[in-house]
Order: sequence, then structure tokens, then C-alpha cells
Amino acid sequence: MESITAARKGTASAATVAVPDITSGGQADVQARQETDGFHLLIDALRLNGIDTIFGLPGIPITDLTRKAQAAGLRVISFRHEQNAGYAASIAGFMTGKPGICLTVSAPGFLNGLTALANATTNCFPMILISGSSEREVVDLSQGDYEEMDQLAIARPLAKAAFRVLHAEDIGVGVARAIRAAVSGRPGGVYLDLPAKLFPQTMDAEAGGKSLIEVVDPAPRQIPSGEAVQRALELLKGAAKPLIILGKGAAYAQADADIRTLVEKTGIPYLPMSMAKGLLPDTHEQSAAAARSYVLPEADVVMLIGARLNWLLSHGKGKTWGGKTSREWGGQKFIQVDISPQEADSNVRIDAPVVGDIGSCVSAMLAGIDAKWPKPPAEWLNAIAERKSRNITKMAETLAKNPTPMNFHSALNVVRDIIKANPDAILVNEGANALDFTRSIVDMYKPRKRLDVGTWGVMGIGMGFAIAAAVVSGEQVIAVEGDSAFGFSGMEVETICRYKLPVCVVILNNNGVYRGDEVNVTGGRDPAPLGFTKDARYEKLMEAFGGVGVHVTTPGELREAMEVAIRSHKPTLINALIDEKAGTESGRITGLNPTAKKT
Ligand SMILES: Cc1ncc(C[n+]2csc(CCOP(=O)(O)OP(=O)(O)O)c2C)c(N)n1
Ligand SMILES: [Mg+2]
Repeated sequence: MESITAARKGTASAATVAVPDITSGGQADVQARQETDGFHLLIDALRLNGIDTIFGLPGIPITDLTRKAQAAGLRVISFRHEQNAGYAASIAGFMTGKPGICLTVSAPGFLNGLTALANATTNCFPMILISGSSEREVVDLSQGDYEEMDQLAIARPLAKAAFRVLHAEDIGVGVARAIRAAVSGRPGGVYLDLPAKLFPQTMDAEAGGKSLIEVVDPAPRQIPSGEAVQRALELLKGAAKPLIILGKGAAYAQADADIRTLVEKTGIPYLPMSMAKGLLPDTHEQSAAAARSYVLPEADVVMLIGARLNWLLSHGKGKTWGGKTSREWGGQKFIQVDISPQEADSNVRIDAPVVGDIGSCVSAMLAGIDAKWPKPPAEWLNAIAERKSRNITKMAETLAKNPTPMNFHSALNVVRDIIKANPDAILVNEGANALDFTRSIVDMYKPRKRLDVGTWGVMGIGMGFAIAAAVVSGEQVIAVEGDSAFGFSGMEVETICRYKLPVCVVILNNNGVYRGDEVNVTGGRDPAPLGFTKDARYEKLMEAFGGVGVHVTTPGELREAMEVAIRSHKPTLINALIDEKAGTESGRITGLNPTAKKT
């Protein structure tokens, strides 16, 4: 905290030759120092704004920055690949509402982090990718510098905003602009380009301190207009078959109590999108998740809260929504509660847009809902309840089976029990079948506990998300991974062991992408493109770094291994062997997969 205090007083932590430059220390230390530099100004600017963790990977020109940041009291989580550090930063942003910071070296390190930055922008996660870069003069003349690349230009189309700082006295402004851009309005990924020459630049410590900005109200409330709220409430009130869809924007908003009250006061059935699961417990009687394919085409008024009508909701039209063709509108009326005024009408007409931050919108709607608010017609609720109970019974029968070899259902039945018994645990999930089955089988009970592949369905978030979840929350993390999905970030098990994080990785191992029984149609020696090494011993990877590795083939063994992992909080990798024939191509999105015509 001294550094923040010093900065507020107008004295940045400083480094001169005569003074040990680790933290900004007590008063005497501050007085002795007259100069500060780019390294210290950046650290002070981050700390001044409440940033306490950096996810990154050291090297030229940011090696010293990682050391000095740690010495100044920031938590520095050092990864094995920048993409994983980037995913970690982005999900830390989602969980906390503060921008997650990813720090990389220039060109290749920057590019490695860029996928995560683009993914953050797509998913509306607030993150700042800070990359060191090479000398401007050399880069701009294409003279072949070490790791030469015009990073700012490359980042710009993939980021919500991108900035470069050339002078030490502008670091405060650069960090402030990056923070505001990342978290205000619709959050997203921001790129901050810091050329190598910036870091050792020195300036007067007092002037440096004064140049820093503590951002006031970085994510200001955006109050919806009374007229928009009224329009939405009237539409909702007149509905015969209303439905609420909660998106991850609703989870991000941290307006959990008001959202629950809105759902319960109106009595309207709701569907949670994947990362909104647990905003209300999945076992809530108003959840229509087990009757999804019934409610989407049947509903007459749909209120989207922090959910976009993108591909995950079939663009609000087509057969999913009761249209006669794959492109026809089903006739529903939509209310869309969203922070971005540009979101409405992106795919179909929005009859009642409510623009503002989700918390303000939901509380404004609540103010217009009194005790006389009519509950939805009983026929609608009964029809949903009937479908739900039929589907839940069917699912229970499937889950109760105990086939040999183990399949997704019998394995996930165990994970379902474990999460029920440990509702504070955070579930990270990626894969195709491993994702789809987990989402539908494993109930979540608390908000922001399910972290997954998001809008892009991207593989590779697994270990980065798991590490950030453990670091940010201190809670037990359970990462349910397809064997292919795990491979994208598997080396980070070393990071999990190094930082001694309570992460239990469960690999649903079916020997390949989607399934493991394909053969090379030519009969040649190469394996089929989708198959992996049979019976690979992934658990040994965890053992290599001092964690616990377990190889399981039955639900009983899986349960035992997960219980031990949770009790011990030790880094654990459970390699759960799944029937290699138990999976469908692309999981639930087979329809999006173009296949060659049979010849
Ligand atoms: C970055 C990235 N590369 C490739 C894909 C395509 N893809 C979708 S799911 C998947 C892996 C599915 O296999 P696995 O994780 O083993 O899950 P399973 O279906 O076998 O349970 C791949 C490669 C992707 N979504 N993202
Ligand atoms: Mg697989």
C-alpha cells in the first residue's frame, strides 16, 4: 500500500543507482529517491487501480518488470505459454469485474497472447494484454529488429481498444485509458503496447507520481430510460407464454439477488445459458432447462438478460424457435436487456430493448413489479413442468446405468454428485461431448461457478481458466476436460503444481477428438486424423511435477479419486477412461459441421 500512498502524495516509487529498487518503502526511502522509471510507474499505476495480480510469461523486455512487480507485492503468476496466461487474465476479469492483466514479451509472445485477447473481446471479458515491443524507429522502417512486429496495428481489430505509450510520463494515462476501455460499457479485451525503451526511461519521482491516475468510477452505471422499462414490462405482463433467458452478461453483472427476485416475483420460467448456470440454482423449480426444446419454439415473449441472439441461440429464428424453415422467424416478441445499444436487432426484431447495465435495468424493472403482478398462465407452467419431469426421469434412468467401459453419463453422474456436495467449487469445462454432456448433467448451485468455452467454443481455455479461478477465488477448482481439449493447455499442470493450486483435472478420455475408434480409411500406417494414442497415461504428466495422478476406469474409482483430491486440495489429475465409441462428431453441434458429399 505504501506505493499507492506515495503515488497519491505525488511521489512515485523510484529507482536510482544509490537506492535498492525493490518496493517503494517508508517515508525515508521515498525521500531518498528522486527519480522513477517506466518499470516502477507501470507497477504503481496498476496498484493504484487495485490490480493485484499479473498473469504472464517473462522475457525481453519485461523480465525485470515481472521481478519488480512481485517485489512490489503484486501476485505474479508465471505460465508456460502466453495463451494460457491470456485466458487466465480474461476469466479473472469475468469473475471479478476488474480487468485481468496478461503480460507478454514482444512478437511471438504477443501473438501467443492475442488469441486470448480476441476471445476476451468476443466474450465481453475485461482484460488488458500488456506486451513489450521492439524499437519503434526500427520497426517502422522494417529494418529487422529483434522480434520486430507492428503489434499495435495487429491487435487493433481484435481488441475493444488499443494504445501505445512512448513516454514514461504517459504511463498513468495509458493505464487509465486501458482500464476504462476494458470495463466500461460492454467489457472487452484491451491492448497496451509498451516499447522496450519505455521501461528504463527515468523521470522525476514527484512528477511521475503526479502523472498517475486513479480511475474514478471505471464502470459507471448506465440507467435505463423509464420509457424503455415500461415498454418491456407491458409486453411481459401481456404474455401468455413468457420466458426469460439469462446470459453470461447477467452472471458478469453481479446483480445476483435482484435477478433471482425478478425471476421469482414474475414467476416466469427461465433458461440459463451455459455460464449463467447457477445464477439461480439449476434445481430451481422455474428452470426450464430440461424442457429447452419445448419452450424456445412455444414462448410468445422472450426476455433476454445479458444474452445475445448469436449462434448459441440459433440467431433467434429458424426451427429451434418454431420457424418453418431454418431461417424463418418463429413469431416471438423479444425484450432485450443489454448494456450495448447496438445489440438490439442484430438478428431479429427486438420489440423492447432495455439499454443499461444489467444491475440497473433489473432493479428498475423490479420497481415496476408489484404484488399484483400476474403469474404466467397455469397451462404454460404445467406444460413445461410435464416435459421437464419426463426428461428428468429419462436422464435419471440413463445416469443410473453402469456400463463397462464407463461412458460420459456414468462418469458425469459422479461429477454431478461431487459438485452438489461442494457447491462452492468452480467447474471449468471444455471439449465437445465432454462439454455438452457436462453442461446438461452437472447442476450448478451458485453464480459464476461454471467457466467454459464461451461464445467461440474455443479449446484451450482449460488450465488457464482453472489457474485463474483458483488464484482469484481460493476455492477448489474441478476442470472437466475432453482429452483433446486438455492437450491445448496441458503443460500448465506444471504451473498448477508450482503454485500448489487446489485444481482437480478430470480428463474424460475417449482416445480422441469426439471419439477414438476411427481408423485410417486407406489402411496406411498413419493414424486417423481424429484419433490419439490409445490409453494415454495423462496422469503421469501431473506426477512429473509432484502432483497426484490417478488412472480410473469405473465411476466408483472416479468418485474416490475426486473426494480425495477435494479433501487434500492437492493438484490432481484423474485420467478417466471413457468408452472410445461414446461420442458424436462435434457433440451437439453436428449440424454446423460441413461434410463432403459421399462419392
Ligand atoms: C482452438 C480450437 N481448435 C479446434 C477446435 C475444434 N474442436 C472442437 S471440440 C474439439 C475437441 C473435442 O475432443 P475432446 O476434447 O476430446 O472432447 P470429446 O468430444 O472427445 O469428449 C476440437 C478439436 C476448437 N473448438 N477450438
Ligand atoms: Mg475426446
